[in-house]
Order: sequence, then structure tokens, then C-alpha cells
Amino acid sequence: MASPSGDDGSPPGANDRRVAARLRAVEEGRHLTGVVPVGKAHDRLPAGQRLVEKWPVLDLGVHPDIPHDKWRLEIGGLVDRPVTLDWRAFSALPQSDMTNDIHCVTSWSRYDNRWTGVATDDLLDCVGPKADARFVLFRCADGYTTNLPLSRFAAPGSLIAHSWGGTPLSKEHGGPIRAVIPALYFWKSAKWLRRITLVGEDVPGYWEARGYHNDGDPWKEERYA
Ligand SMILES: Nc1nc2c(c(=O)[nH]1)N[C@H]1C(S)=C(S)[C@@H](COP(=O)(O)O)O[C@H]1N2
Ligand SMILES: [Mo]
Repeated sequence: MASPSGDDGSPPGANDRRVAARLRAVEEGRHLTGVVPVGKAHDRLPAGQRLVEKWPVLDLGVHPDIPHDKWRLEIGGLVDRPVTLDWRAFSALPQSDMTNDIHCVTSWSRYDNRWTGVATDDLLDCVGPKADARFVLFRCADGYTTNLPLSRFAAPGSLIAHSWGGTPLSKEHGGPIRAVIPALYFWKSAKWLRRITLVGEDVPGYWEARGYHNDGDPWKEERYA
């Protein structure tokens, strides 16, 4: 089994002080700016969530700088045609516009995020998943990893996004590209995505190995294990 640590040589554990600071900030609600009055919330909001208008930045504290000419996305594992896409190849894939809601496990939700990028369905068409592929592992340039079922990855609405609201994703939010998996808590939406691996057996990612729920469905409040 693969380890949940990063592939850049420094295990995510090296950032433990940053992680502690981040968790403190989350507990104090410091990232909850622009909270919308409760009256506006309705059944689009999963239980235990609060609606925000501003988009918080949450991560392990490392924001890798990846110029387009250095950027690569590898897709491999249980696929018929593994690929390494450069920026041109990624941009040449069919582009989709999708609008969806963000639900973060730390209790903020943000409605109507318009993303542009490549639908995960279209990516899977390129590589051809093998019959025994059942899970997906994301690896990121900051060492972060997260795991999800292939069915969640492939679901309508999931995409690998380069833009938000019609403008390129900022570095803080995962630019040049990030995964967006709207049906799951936002920790599954990997920023600075570098490698997508299809596997037969599930492998817990960074937070999944540290007490977060393995599945992370906000409609079932699958927050912590
Ligand atoms: N590469 C990477 N992706 C990541 C993370 C991270 O630390 N590194 N944090 C996750 C978590 S816990 C959340 S809530 C969202 C936050 O995304 P945002 O900063 O764009 O709001 O990114 C997710 N994707
Ligand atoms: Mo998160």
C-alpha cells in the first residue's frame, strides 16, 4: 500500500506546526468572514454548515508556485493509456463550465462557484480506466493527498478546474489547476494537483489518515471518523 505522505521528499508531517496553527484558526472561526444571516439559509445548506460570501483559503500552509511551462499532470495506475499532460495538452481537452456549491468540513459553505476546466468524465475517456479501477488518489505539489471512489470522481459536476468565476484560479486557491468534487466536503478537492492515480484498493489520504471521515459526504455529515 502506498503511504499517505507527499511525493516531493518532505512528508506532510513536516508541516505539523503550520497544521496546528491552521486548526487553531479554524476553531476560532477566524476564516469565517462575511457570514450570511441565518435567515437566508435553506435546504441547499447541509446540516451544521454556515453560508459565507467570501472564499476562505485553507491548506497546509505551503503555496507552490507552478508556472504554466513547468506544470504537468500525470494520470496513471489502472488505466489503459497513462498520460502526462503539459499545459498545451490540458488546454486542448474539451472545456466545461460548471457551477456548484462548496461545503467545507470546517463548517463554511459557499454557493454558486462557476468553474471552468476539464470534466473528469472527459479525462477518463482519454486514459481508459481498467475494469478493476475502483478508487482515485490525488497527489499535489505541496505533498497533500486525498482519496475518493472512482464513482465520485467520475460523477457529473466533478472537474479539474483552471478558472473560477471566469478568471484563472489564484495560487492560494490551487492554481494553475485543482480538482473540484462538489458532492464531497472540500478537503477532497485537491489544490495544485499533480498526479491522479486509479487504484483497486482504497488508500487513505492526508486528512483521511488523521481522523477525517474516509468518504466525506456533507449530506450525511461524514466529517470525522
Ligand atoms: N494540495 C492541497 N489541496 C487541498 C488542501 C491542501 O492543504 N493542499 N486542503 C484541502 C482543504 S482541507 C480544503 S477545506 C480546501 C480549501 O480550498 P480553498 O483554500 O480554495 O478554500 O482545499 C483542500 N485541498
Ligand atoms: Mo478543509
